[in-house]
Amino acid sequence: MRASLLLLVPLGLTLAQRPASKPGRFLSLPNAQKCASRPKEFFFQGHNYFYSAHVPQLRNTRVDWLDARNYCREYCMDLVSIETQQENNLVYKLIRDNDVPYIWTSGRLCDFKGCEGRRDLEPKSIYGWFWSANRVKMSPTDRTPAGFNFNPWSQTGHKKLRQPDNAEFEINGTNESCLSVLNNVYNDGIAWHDVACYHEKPFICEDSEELLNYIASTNPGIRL
Ligand SMILES: [Ca+2]
Repeated sequence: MRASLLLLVPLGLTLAQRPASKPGRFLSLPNAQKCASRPKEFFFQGHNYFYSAHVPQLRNTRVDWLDARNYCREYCMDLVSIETQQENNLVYKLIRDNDVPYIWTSGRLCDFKGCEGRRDLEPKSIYGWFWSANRVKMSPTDRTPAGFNFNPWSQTGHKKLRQPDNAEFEINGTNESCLSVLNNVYNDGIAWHDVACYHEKPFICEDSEELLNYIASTNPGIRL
């Protein structure tokens, strides 16, 4: 026990010093029991959703983007993907009604291994964004997305530029590769921002058909 604790100490220090690139982390598999009893705060077009701070055991949980995905995934969910204005309205309403400062979504910039050499994703700041929960590509960031009547990306941010602006890169070399909905942080109302993925935030989970189907097929008779 003592030996393993000693081994963990330097690893912990390494993680603390390099928040943006914790090594050796993976996506979590769902837990059948958790999937069957997952929190269901609201329902929209066949999917359940919940806000992390409304679940007693997650009330004070603020985590980086990958950990947030994994909390959701244990429940057969993933971070919320916002493909339509109706769905965006539900997310904004939850944020407004509960005075939520910000949340993680599953929005991600395709700037990792496997995204190289894809001319259809260039320039990345406009064409390189997708919903990681279902791998659906987002509309170009510089125009009104399909299914919306306005552009949900904020018109301002740290550099007073429209989002995404990758502003943190100039500060400490960290890319802003994850999509957070911020509540008036830049006096801009509730709006989408690209944010560095290591920041710790509460999150909204949405049912993952892929994970629900996986648990249903491997647990005959389970009620989800
Ligand atoms: Ca930004």
